[in-house]
Amino acid sequence: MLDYVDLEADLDSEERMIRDTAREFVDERIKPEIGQHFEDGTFPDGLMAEMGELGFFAPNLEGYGSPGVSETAYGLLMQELEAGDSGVRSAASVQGALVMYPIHAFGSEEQKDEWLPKLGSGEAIGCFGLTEPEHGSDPSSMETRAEKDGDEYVLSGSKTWITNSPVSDVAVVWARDTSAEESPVRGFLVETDRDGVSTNKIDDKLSMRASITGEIGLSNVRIPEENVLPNVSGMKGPLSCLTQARYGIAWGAVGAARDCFEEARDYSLDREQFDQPIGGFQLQQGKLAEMATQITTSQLLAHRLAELKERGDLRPQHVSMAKRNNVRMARDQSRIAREMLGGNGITTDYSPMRHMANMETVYTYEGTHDIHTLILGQDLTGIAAFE
Ligand code: TGC
Ligand code: FAD
Repeated sequence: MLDYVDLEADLDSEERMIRDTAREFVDERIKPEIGQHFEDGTFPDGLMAEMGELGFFAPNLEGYGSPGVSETAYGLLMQELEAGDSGVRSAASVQGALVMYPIHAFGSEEQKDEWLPKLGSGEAIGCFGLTEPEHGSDPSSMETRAEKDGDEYVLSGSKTWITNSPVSDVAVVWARDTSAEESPVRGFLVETDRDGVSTNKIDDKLSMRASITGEIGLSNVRIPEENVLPNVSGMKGPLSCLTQARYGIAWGAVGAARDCFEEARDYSLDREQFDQPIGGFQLQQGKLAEMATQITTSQLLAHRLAELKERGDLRPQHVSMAKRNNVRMARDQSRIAREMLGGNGITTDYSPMRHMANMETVYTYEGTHDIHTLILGQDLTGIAAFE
């Protein structure tokens, strides 16, 4: 497996163990059937419970059943899962970084006790509702409202492009609380079996096909006041969750690119044209050299992010740089790998075109490439160019 500058040497035994467990799971459980799931537009049955059992959901959190592993271990886990498929990493990212994290960081003791153990084990599935039909890159313009009525809130609005909403037990919904001055954004835990909740599936995707995506319709949904996340108010609530998930994506994209590289290298040694392996031709070697270099530099950035996160020095803008760079790298390199596989490269028998299609989503969600460019632009100049 490509590790050109021997990053393995710096891993501790727990980090190696978590990486190896995830790698074995991907080899045995994901790789044999993911091409078919991608073709069928399905997510493997029972996979959330299996991943929960293996401890793949937010193991970097501490307490309530989570072991608090290192940020490197968590990153390696995301890297291995995305080497299988971005949809599998997405399922773990959403459950861990976008549902368990906000409950852990901003929830009441009762909310933590109720939800964290069963989300961690995969007994319950969660989703994160921020994006709306008319508000994607600019979520602070959201229209979803929560109106106080006695000791309840009444939610109305709609969210779209929500990973796992059709199979979720609970949604973390971000909405404007109209009962408070200036209607701040608050987080609400909405059980999906409540009256007025609908979670239609989005079926016509050409990317991330082995991942379930849907809407969340909220039509005067009543929830008790205890379901509000008490310890955060304002856009920093959802945006802090995005920083956690983007961190995982920066690692995950490297896994997808690495899998494309391995597939292309193997193919180039096996496939013969003009009486020799195509890997013997300089043009193909040039492509492999460039892929290996790009993957290695992205790996280094991911490892550096882990060090900064571990010691509390990671800024959201660092994460934006890594998400932006590493996903663009995976998007570009998956295409080169696809090219090296010739006609076979356009089938689901090989992974590069599936990864390449998935990367169109990963390039777009959790802040588009353009939005991360603007976040960096703002950090470098002090001038926000969003509007
Ligand atoms: P802004 O005024 O800049 O900030 C508001 C407050 O939030 C703080 N903050 C952050 N905190 C933590 N992490 C971050 N990344 C943060 N960014 C900002 C900020 O310091 C401020 O705090 P305070 O205390 O002063 O109130 O907020 P804005 O509304 O103007 O945001 C601007 C912008 C464009 C950067 C933001 O809206 C943005 O990132 N847009 C992109 C939207 C996005 O990424 N959506 C993702 C939806 S979820 C998803 O895609 C899941 S896919 C999951 C999967 O399947 O894997
Ligand atoms: P828009 O914001 O409409 O952007 C369209 C284009 O305009 C993009 O190229 C963008 O870069 C560009 N643009 C926008 N603003 C600017 C600007 N100021 N300057 C320059 N260019 C700009 N969301 C959730 O809340 N939860 C989820 O679980 C979730 N899962 C997803 C799963 C999938 C498969 C997909 C595809 C999306 C998911 N999303 C989720 C939504 C995702 O976060 C949004 O699609 C993303 O934030 C972009 O929003 P948009 O699609 O509305 O595009």
